[in-house]
Amino acid sequence: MAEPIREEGGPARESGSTDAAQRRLECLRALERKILWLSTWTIHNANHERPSRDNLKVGGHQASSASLATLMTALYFDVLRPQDRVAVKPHASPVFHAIQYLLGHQSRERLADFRAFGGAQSYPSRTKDADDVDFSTGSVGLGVAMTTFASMAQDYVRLKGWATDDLPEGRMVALVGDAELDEGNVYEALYEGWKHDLRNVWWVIDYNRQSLDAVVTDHLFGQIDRMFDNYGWRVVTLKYGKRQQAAFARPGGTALRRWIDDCPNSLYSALVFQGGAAWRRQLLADIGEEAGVRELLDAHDDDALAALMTNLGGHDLEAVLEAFHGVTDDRPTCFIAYTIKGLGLPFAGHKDNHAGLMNPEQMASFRASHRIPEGAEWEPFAGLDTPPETLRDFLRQVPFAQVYPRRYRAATVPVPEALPVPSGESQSTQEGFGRILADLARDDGPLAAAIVTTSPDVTVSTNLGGWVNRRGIFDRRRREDVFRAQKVVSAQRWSQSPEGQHIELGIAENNLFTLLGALGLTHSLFGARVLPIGTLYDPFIQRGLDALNYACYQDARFMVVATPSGITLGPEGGAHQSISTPLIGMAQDGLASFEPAFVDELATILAWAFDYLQRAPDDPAPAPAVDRNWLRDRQGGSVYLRLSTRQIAQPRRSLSPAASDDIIAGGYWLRPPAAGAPLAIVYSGAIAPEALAAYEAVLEDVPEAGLLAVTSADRLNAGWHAAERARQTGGGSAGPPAHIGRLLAPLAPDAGLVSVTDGHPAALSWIGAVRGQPVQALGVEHFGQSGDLPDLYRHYRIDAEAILDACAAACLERLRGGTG
Ligand SMILES: Cc1ncc(C[n+]2csc(CCOP(=O)(O)OP(=O)(O)O)c2C)c(N)n1
Ligand SMILES: [Mg+2]
Repeated sequence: MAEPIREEGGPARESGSTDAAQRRLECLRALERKILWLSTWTIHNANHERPSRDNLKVGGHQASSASLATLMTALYFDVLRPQDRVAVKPHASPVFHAIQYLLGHQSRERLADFRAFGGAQSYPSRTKDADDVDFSTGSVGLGVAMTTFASMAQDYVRLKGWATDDLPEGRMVALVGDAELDEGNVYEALYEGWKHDLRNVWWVIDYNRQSLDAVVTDHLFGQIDRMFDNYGWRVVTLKYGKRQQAAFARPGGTALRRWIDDCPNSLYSALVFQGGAAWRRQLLADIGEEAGVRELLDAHDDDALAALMTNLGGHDLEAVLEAFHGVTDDRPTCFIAYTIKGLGLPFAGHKDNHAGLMNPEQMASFRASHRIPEGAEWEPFAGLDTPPETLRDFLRQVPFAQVYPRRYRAATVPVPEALPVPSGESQSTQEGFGRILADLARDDGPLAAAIVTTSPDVTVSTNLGGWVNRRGIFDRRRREDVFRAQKVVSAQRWSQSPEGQHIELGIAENNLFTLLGALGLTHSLFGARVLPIGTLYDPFIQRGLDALNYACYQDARFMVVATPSGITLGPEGGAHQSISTPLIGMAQDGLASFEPAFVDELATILAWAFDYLQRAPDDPAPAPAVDRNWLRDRQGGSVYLRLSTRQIAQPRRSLSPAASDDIIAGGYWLRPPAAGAPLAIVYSGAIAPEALAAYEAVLEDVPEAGLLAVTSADRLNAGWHAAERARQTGGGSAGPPAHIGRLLAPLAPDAGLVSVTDGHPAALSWIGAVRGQPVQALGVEHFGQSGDLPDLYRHYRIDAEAILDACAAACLERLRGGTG
């Protein structure tokens, strides 16, 4: 616990000297007590009072919750304002739900169903909880970083003048478990935030010096302190409670304080667990001979001594309120709040308490100490000294709860039916994407105004240069492009201003996806709609995958454009080649994935995507038994485009509405088969020329053959699953066939399929299961090498020759009537 106390910030708002302030404090203390009871009981009820049907432990984190009871009481019932947004440490979910319950925003039923189907969620969830969670948490570190990017998103929409009227600037607050600071993404966010002159962010660190497994390293606070200081944050350390501060002023107090500062975290935790007698023994042995110490200890019985020694800053309401109210400006601030994991519970301080649950006997004595009669467990004011009417009045006036719910709706941005297709006989999808955006950049319409792009240092190499040249870089301050001012010739014009529409990030894909998550929620958080597009190299999706998943889990709306991809990036080699991303695209919930081959397909998908991003869940009820909306076409979602730098010959055609629909549904016949055809080639993406060449060659032997273009394996697959599910639940005949079923219908029932893609073959091989057809699946299964495309395609067997070999095998197999 060693370190010099260092508190900054202005004077306390209320000194506690007035009657009103005292009454306020009394109410807050009562609520703090009630929060501890309710959160503990919620978990106990889920584990001990609800019948179990599966013998699984339900779980919950009583100790982690107790650790934050005081800090969250102070924040939610006093400090926060409706415009503030909070990411609550995942394991304090029961505390959050208890607070919302007392504010009338959470039902008793959902609390009783904590961790059960339809009940309050284990970890606060924007999409699954009913009580207005601002930011989901669960995967530690991500909620913390989210506050940084939400603040940047808030600046973006406010500086454009788009935020909901009457909504003042809010603080983005993270309640951070100290072990969350082990997660690298936190530092990536810290660094990026510093570059962007971050403001309006508070990180409140629940410094209980325990993680899941263990007690954290001593002197960590010093690192935390220095690091935040380095990034320009204010650091407010809340180490000692008021009772401790008073004791330090008495004879023997200086020695006591020094002892506390020098005490290793593990010993402090162990003594917390053991209680008053153990504290006394240890203190007498260590500093009992120093002047005044024995008298100081004698003035406390064991209980009072334990209370004194556990009176850390983060558990002292007055100290906490003073610290929070002491910060009145927008400088990012880190509060290091010393706490005790499980304070007030029998396993307080025990290093194994993370998932510890009170047993029924312990609960009985805890219940007695809170004076909760049997049957009154959920009563909001049972067992409190403050009269219920006083508390009801207090709760009615809580500033944070004056607006509810705090979710906004933003008007949708009109999207044209189609976007112009850039001309050119030979193009890559990446180039096409850049040109479509550069065209949009010349447009004065609302669509172009709503787009905001971002990229982790690959803006130019993913072809966003044309867009950025016209639309500029976003920055709170106006900065000219120095190279331009110096008349140095450059293709990039990068002036920065609040009007800019591109947010340039450093190379950290976690930050990209967290920012996309924040920008993708501005319609709900700030009442302003933006259409975020993030670009990166396809393989590096995996670097930020958890953050991508996190953004999707919150139902943020954004577009990810990933390019280049596959082994088709040739000489760049194995380290940059992506194999598994098509499967990520298929399996990631909330993300519709596409891999177009041609630029007209891309334009079609983009026009659809701008609209899809804006659709709202019109049916918040649980999914019906027969879910016909598996493609999420009603409620919308985010979009992932896997693109390529390979220039390929473009078809001369203009797409009919039906053809466009097929592209969005996931596939179409580039060359339709004859009825009863015995063979089809199925391809996706940039190896279209190889598929086409093989198709043309195969026609000599199999003139009925067809060539199926898959623009979205994800949507084809999801549509198939949905149709199957409808059949299963609808008595075998419900619902129309899936799009893939309709596409395959002209083929002979036992026709052979050859699938090929520059990615893992499993992305397409499932198509054989739709009608029980044999498949020869080509794709990439091993790390790539450098090379040109002929060499690479030959080596990995996705060239025309390999496709022909596979066609021959398919035909042979069919003749034999067997399977592979
Ligand atoms: C990314 C991730 N890894 C692992 C976990 C499992 N886990 C949950 S809580 C926790 C440690 C939490 O310690 P701390 O943040 O200090 O919170 P405390 O419970 O002490 O308040 C771990 C490792 C997780 N939720 N997310
Ligand atoms: Mg901890």
